[in-house]
Formats: sequence, C-alpha cells, structure tokens
Amino acid sequence: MEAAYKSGFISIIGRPNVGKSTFMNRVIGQKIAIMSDKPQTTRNKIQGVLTEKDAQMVFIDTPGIHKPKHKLGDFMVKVAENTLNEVDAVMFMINAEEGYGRGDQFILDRLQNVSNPVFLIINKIDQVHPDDLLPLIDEYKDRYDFEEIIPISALEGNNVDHLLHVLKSHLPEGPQYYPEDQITDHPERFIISELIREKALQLTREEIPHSIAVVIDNIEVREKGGSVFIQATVVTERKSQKGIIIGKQGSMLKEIGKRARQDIEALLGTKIYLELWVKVQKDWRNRPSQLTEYGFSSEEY
Ligand SMILES: Nc1nc2c(ncn2[C@@H]2O[C@H](COP(=O)(O)OP(=O)(O)OP(=O)(O)O)[C@@H](O)[C@H]2O)c(=O)[nH]1
Ligand SMILES: [Mg+2]
Repeated sequence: MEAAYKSGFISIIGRPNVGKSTFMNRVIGQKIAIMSDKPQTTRNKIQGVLTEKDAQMVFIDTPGIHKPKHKLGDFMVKVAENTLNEVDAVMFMINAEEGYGRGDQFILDRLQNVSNPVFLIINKIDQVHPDDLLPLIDEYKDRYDFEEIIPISALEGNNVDHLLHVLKSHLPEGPQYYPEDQITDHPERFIISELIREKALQLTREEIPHSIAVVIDNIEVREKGGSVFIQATVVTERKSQKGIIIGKQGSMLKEIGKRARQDIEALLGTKIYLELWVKVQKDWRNRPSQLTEYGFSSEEY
C-alpha cells in the first residue's frame, strides 16, 4: 500500500532580518520573496509551495515581528501574528549570532496559544562556532516546549534537507492544495513590484528603504519578439527622498532599473523594458487609504 499523501501550511515567523525569506526562496528554488540586509524587508505574507511526490508543503513567509512605529508596521506585525492560527506547523526562526532577546519573548508569548507543533529554527549557523550552539539551545528550550530544535544555514543550505524531512513527518494527511507547477499565491505583478523595491532597498540607507513603496502602472506584451513593457512608480514619503531615489542625473534610478530588469527577466524568462517613475506621497505609511492602495489592507490579515 502506498503511504498517504501529506500536506500542510507552515508559517515562518521571527524577528526581522533572521533569514525567513532566504529560507523560503532556497526551498522553493526561485526568488519569490525579496531579501536584504535591512530589517523589515518583507511586508506581506507570501506563500511558497513545495510539491513532492508524497507531500505538499506550503510555507508562509511573514514580515518580521517588531515594535511598530506606524500603521504599515501595525499591518505587518498583525499579518505575521495571524498566520499562527491558520497553519499546521510553525517555524520560529532566530539568528544564531544574536541569541535570546526581548523581541523573542514577545513572539514566544504569542506562541503560547498555538496547539500545532512549533519548531525552533536556529539560522545562520555558518556565522558561529558549533560550540556556541548548545548554550543557545539551552536558553530557548527552557522557555518553550518546542517540538524540535533544528540549526540551519538558509544561505548555504546546511541541514535544510533534514529540516524539510522533519517538517514533512509532522504534517497531517491531506490534499494537494495547489497544482504542482504553482510556486506561490501571489501574481507575477506583485513579485515584479517587490523585485524593484528590493533593488531600491539594497541601494539606499537609513530611513529611505522603509519609506518606499512600488506600484506597477502597466504591464504590456509587445507583439514583436514577445518582449514585455513594464511601467512602475517608486513612491517615497518626502521630496528629499525622491531626490535620493533619482540620484545625480538619474543615476540611482537607472541603477535600480538595471538591477531590477535582470531579476524580472529571470522571473519571466523574456526580455523586458522597464520604465521607472518616482513620486512623493506624503506620510503614506500612516494613511489608511494609501496603505490599501499599495496592498496593505486590513482584509489581508
Ligand atoms: N550568513 C548568513 N546570512 C544569512 C543567512 N540567511 C539569511 N542571511 C542574510 O540575512 C539577511 C536577511 O535575510 P532575509 O531573508 O531578508 O531576512 P528576513 O527574516 O526575511 O527579514 P525581514 O523580511 O526583514 O523580516 C540577508 O542579508 C541574508 O543574506 C544564513 O544562513 N547565513
Ligand atoms: Mg523577509
């Protein structure tokens, strides 16, 4: 008799910058969630679907849980917290370099009501000496009854296969939720806007990365050769930020466009033309109507 098909939803939660999106992209084998060294990179929950012969695992990458300073931050934290109630397992990811902190306790408190298995994932083990792992494990295991504690490197891939194996063994029997060729729940349009935001994020500093939104204005397939023409707008909060995004004689915007184009071409598998605009939308991160327009509506919790 064949073993029953297993499936389930697995939420990846943790403080900002611990490597949640890096992990998801690695297991899916394609970039569907953007990554950067700036905290609070991910703003929406993003599903990544891993389909195997005998199982389907739907990972939910979530925004890092932090102390919100504006309405966008409120949205991000609520999105992450609310996934806890709708999944079959939770991966609580921490950074091996950092160790236990107040932000983790805040998350552990939220995990108290979760009845499904919770796994502690210690990421970035490529950055620490193996001897440092034991004290770290001790620190966490006294604070919560984890199903298992698994150290990995999402960046280099260490122990990731083992983690997948363990997760699979804990999933319930269930249907294949998504067709096997589907890898995410978000449309290409969303991923394209995110790839542009990622480049702006990687190329800027301080408050600029956090004050940016990207809106796709138009996507059009031009008949000849099937190339795709994309128009998008980078939204900033202030005029000074707009100046920085444009750069000297447009140099910054040009660089953002050049890098984004490479990723978008890899995503779509076709040549693209990317036209970028920049506009100011004062204090958009605190304006409910703007937040809804940019895809951060309370219905998305
Ligand atoms: N050395 C090392 N770096 C890692 C590893 N995993 C992720 N990183 C780096 O950590 C940074 C943050 O990675 P992300 O995947 O964007 O982190 P995140 O948890 O999704 O962050 P938010 O979306 O802001 O919550 C990036 O610079 C990654 O390259 C790892 O296993 N080892
Ligand atoms: Mg992320």
